Amino acid sequence: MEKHFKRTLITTALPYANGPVHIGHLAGVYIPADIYARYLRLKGEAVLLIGGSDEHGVPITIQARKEGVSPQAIVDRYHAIIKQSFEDFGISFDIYSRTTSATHRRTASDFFRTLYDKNVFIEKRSEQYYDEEAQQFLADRYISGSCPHCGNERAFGDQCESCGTSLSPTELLNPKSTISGSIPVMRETTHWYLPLDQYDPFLREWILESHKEWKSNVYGQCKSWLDMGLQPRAVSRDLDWGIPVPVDGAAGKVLYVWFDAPIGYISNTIELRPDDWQTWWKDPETRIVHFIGKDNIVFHCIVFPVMLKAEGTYNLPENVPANEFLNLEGNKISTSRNWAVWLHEYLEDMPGKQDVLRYVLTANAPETKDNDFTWKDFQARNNNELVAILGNFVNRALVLTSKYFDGKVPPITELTAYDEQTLVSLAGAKAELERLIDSSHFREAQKEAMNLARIGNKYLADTEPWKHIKTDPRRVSTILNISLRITANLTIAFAPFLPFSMVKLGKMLNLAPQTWQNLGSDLLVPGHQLGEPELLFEKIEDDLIDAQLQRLEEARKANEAAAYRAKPIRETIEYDDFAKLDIRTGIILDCIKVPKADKLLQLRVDDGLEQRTIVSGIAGYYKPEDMIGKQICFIANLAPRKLKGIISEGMILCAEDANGCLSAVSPDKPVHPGSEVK
Ligand code: B3M
Ligand code: ZN
Repeated sequence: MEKHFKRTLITTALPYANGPVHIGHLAGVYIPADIYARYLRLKGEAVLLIGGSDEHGVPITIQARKEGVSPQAIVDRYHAIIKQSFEDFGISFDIYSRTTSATHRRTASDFFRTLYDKNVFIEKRSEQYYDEEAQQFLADRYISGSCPHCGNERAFGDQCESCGTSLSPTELLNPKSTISGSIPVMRETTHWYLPLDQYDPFLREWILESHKEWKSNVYGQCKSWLDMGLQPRAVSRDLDWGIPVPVDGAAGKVLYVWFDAPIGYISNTIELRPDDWQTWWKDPETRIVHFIGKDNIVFHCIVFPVMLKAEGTYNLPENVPANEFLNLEGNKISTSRNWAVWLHEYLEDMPGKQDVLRYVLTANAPETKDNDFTWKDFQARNNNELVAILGNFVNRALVLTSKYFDGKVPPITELTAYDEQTLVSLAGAKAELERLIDSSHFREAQKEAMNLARIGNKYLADTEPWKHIKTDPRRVSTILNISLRITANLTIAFAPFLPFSMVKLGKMLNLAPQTWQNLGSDLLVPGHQLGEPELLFEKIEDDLIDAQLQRLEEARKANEAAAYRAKPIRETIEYDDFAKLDIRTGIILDCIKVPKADKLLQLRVDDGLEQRTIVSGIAGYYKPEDMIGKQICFIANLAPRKLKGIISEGMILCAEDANGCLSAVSPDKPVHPGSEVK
């Protein structure tokens, strides 16, 4: 049964204010949210689009430490940059605030206190790593050591970036504090835990039964979290940056950033609408929709809803249309590696081209799977779609009208079957667009809008008014009337997607702002005087694209150089140490992907004596079928280790470049399997 809502509260993930925002942020969260908000506003619905910066958490303290400034200085800097970028790209926030605001501090603190007073939390003592030199408890990120799964010596206490495994700090071998370099000791501490496990029946009913319509990536991730079994989660931390835990005896403890950040949505609504904010959060006729990236699903579908449920007076989100990730030129976007297209830099290089980026990012939106942004595709979509279809069509419609009819909308005289068919297509666009946008298919929706321009463009090319103007001006009058009718409708269909260009097109048409309800209708009366035609989009030449590719190439080189510098040659060893390693060649007989492990391949290797199984973290770089028959080198006397339940008997040798890309080392001519490498 379709529910009806009086108003919609749209929230967007709060980006961490420890760096500027890039195209991945826009594509995954802010553009889809903005499209949705603009669409609902055009329909005349009550909408709030809520955003803000996430200014707490360990990464910000790490950044501050690196630069030798205060965390506040870091967030002040990036909050301003981020806010400006969103404004520049037309993300139509009703408010963009921040989690260091006084309102937020009070709201989050009160929220914690309410749950505390209701005895929701479990208070638990535990042992945690403590840095005696720096005299502080160490957040997981502040501990580094060797990964117990792949041996990477630079794994962190929360995750090994080499094999992708989530870790807890106590799993690390040879742990070290990244603050002082000293070896941390265990010390007892107290924290408050949100008992997620107690909410399992509620979550199952609410998500698995009542929200089967959620996007399959979101539903699937929730189901797998629930099936794995939920554990209580600590909602406080020993840290000196954050919102103090509002409980006696909790000095030196702050709210966990993931506890306070989602409450930021509430705080920012309060800041914007101090008098009626509760209507937006508590009235059952309000629909709450969270736009986020896939790494935030558990927090928005499980943790935050449990917080809201435990508090008891709030609505739960109606939908959480999370997106997957956007890659850049085949590699993961990375702030630390400067592998990104930064929004503020884009605008310096491509002034006025906000809509081009919006268009391309929506066309490639990672709605169902990770997707790739490439500059060549950016250029092609601009030149072949925005310029050649949309721009070309509206320009011809306007210029021809100005030429033949003094810029006045000519009347329809008589309709051919083709004319009628074209008008039917125009009339059908509204329902289709609604179906797609309402179900969060923004990418398809934009395609549908472009399809309307395509129909118009084809209509003009087929009817060739320039050929008939002398002989049959009455026919040309009809053709241009229909073309202008389509053009006027494009200003509505594209308004959520290309807001800057559609305002411009509206001016060229001398058209008053429209509502969504008018989409499909005849918006221009005959005789209506049009404005001045201008070009809507311009061709992007190769040099502009080459400059962008060049910049990325430089980033790649800089990364490589930095990565090699960061890995100085290890301490000298004796020959005997080396001789302990039994390195052999082998031939891969068979290779399959390890189920449920993105990075792992399972290999069957002929080692000269028999066959052995080796599990290797190279799935991201080799297809299983490409490995079969390959010669490799491996460590033959490494103690067997269990990886994802499979005993791995050895380790394949690989060269790793600065981007973490792996190449298996192989003898340069065929050798008998089992040959020693020395
Ligand atoms: N700042 C994480 C992120 O940017 C986080 C989102 C908070 S939403 C409440 O991935
Ligand atoms: Zn690892």
